[in-house]
Amino acid sequence: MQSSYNSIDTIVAIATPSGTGGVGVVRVSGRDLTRFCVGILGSEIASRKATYTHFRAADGECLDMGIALYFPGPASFTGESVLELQGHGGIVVLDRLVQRCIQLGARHARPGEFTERAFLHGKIDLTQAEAVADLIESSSVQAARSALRSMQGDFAQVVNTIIKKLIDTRVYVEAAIDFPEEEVDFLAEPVLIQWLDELARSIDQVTADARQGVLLRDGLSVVLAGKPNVGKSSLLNRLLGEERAIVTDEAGTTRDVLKHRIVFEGVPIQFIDTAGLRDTDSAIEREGIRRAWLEIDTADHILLIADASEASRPHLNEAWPEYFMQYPEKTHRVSQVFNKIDCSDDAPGLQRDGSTVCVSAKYSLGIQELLSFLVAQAGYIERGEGIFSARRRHLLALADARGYVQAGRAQLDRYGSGELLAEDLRMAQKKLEEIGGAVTSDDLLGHIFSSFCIGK
Ligand SMILES: Nc1nc2c(ncn2[C@@H]2O[C@H](COP(=O)(O)OP(=O)(O)O)[C@@H](O)[C@H]2O)c(=O)[nH]1
Ligand SMILES: [Mg+2]
Repeated sequence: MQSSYNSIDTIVAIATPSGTGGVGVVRVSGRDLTRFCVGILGSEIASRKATYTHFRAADGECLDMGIALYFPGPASFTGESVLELQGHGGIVVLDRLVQRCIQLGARHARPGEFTERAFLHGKIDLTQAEAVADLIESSSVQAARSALRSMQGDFAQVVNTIIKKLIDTRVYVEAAIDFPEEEVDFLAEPVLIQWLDELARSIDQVTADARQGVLLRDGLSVVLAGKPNVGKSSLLNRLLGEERAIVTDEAGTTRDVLKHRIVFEGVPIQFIDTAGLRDTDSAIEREGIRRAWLEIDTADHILLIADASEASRPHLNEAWPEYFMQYPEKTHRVSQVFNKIDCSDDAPGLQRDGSTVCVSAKYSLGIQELLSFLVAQAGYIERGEGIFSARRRHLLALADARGYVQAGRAQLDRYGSGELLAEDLRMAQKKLEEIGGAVTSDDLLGHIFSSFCIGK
C-alpha cells in the first residue's frame, strides 16, 4: 500500500457539478460509516437499498430530505464503505451536508480521491481509473465509447495477456540458463524466436489501438500558416463553420493567434489561425508573426497555405524549407494547401502527391477532404469497435517494452545470450506493468489523480 495513503480517513465531497440542479449527491467513503448513518439519518439503514429519509444536523434540525444509499465495504466503488446522500441540488443545502459529515469526522476529499482509493484497494487498475476521468471528459461519442471500453477493463486485459505471454517466455529462458547441462540447447530452439516475434507483434497491435484512443482523447493541433492574404482566416472560418476570424482584403489583418476547436469524426482538432508571415515595419504585426512561429514550432500539424491563383505559385515559401531543415523530424507534419481554386483550374481535394490539398475557402470546396486528410495524417482510422481510450504515458510504456523485446531478441540472435535476453524481458515486463499501475511511483499517481474532478 502507498505511503501517502491513510485508510482510516473518511472522505467526503459533493459528487455532482457545482451550482444548482434538481438533485445533488454527497458522497462519503471510509472504513466504518455507522457513525455517519446514525448521526445524519438517525439510524443505520439497509445496505444497497434506497432509503427515503431526513438528513439531520447535530441538534436534530432537518437539513434536507432525500435518498440515502449505503454500500458496505468492500463491495463498493472505493472498496471501503460508501454512503451516498442524494438531496436537492442547491449549493447551500449540499454544503451543509458536507459540513455535517466533517463535524462527524470526515475530511474534504482531494480531486480523484474516490477513484484513487478504488485503485489502491485493487477494485480497478490504473487504466480503468484513468478511463473514469476520460469518460467524464470525453468530447465525442467515439471518445466516450472507447473510454467505457477501457473502464470495463478491455485495455487492461489486452496488456495482461501480453504480460502473461512474457512471463511464460521468461520462465522458459530462465530455466534454459539455470540448467545449461541439459542435452538440448533450449535457447537455440526456434520456438523461442517465434515467441519473441509474437510478443513484438502483440505489442505493436495494442500500440496501434492505443494510439487511436490517444487521438480521440487528446486530438491534434493544426496551425494555418502562410503569407498574408492567402485566405488563412477565411479557411479557419470555413473549417469551424462559423465566422470567428476577421477577413479583409487588407494584408496583415490577423495579428493575434486565434484558437478554436472542432470535433471531426470523433477527433478533437484545434485550429490555430496566425498572422501572415512577411517582413513588416509594424511592431504589432511583427509580434503577431513571432507568435505565429511559436505555434508552428509546437503544433502537431502545419498547413502551409498559398494562393492557387497567383501566377508563380510558390511551392513551399522560400524561407520555410530552410526553417524546417533544422527540424527534420518536423517536415512530415507540414502539408501544402492551395486556396482560392475558384480562381484557378485545380480540382478540389487531395492531390496525387498525397500531401497537397486544394480548397476554396470562399466557396467551401475541398473542406471535408481537408479534414479527412488531417485525421488520416494523424493516423486515425475510423472504426466502430476495438478502440479503447489511452494516454501518452501508455504509448511510451508500450514503446519501451517493445524496445526491450527487440533488444533481447537481438542479444539472442547475435550472441546466443540467454542472460541478456532474460534481463531485457524482465524490463519489458516492468514497463508493461507500469500501464496497469502494478509498479508506479507516488508522483505518477499524484499526477494522474490530481487531474480528476472533486467528488470522483
Ligand atoms: N476568390 C477567393 N477569395 C478568397 C478565398 N479565400 C479568401 N479569399 C479572399 O482573400 C482575402 C484575404 O483573406 P483572409 O482570410 O483575410 O486571408 P489571410 O490574411 O491569409 O488571413 C479576402 O479578401 C478574402 O475574401 C477563396 O477561396 N477564393
Ligand atoms: Mg488572417
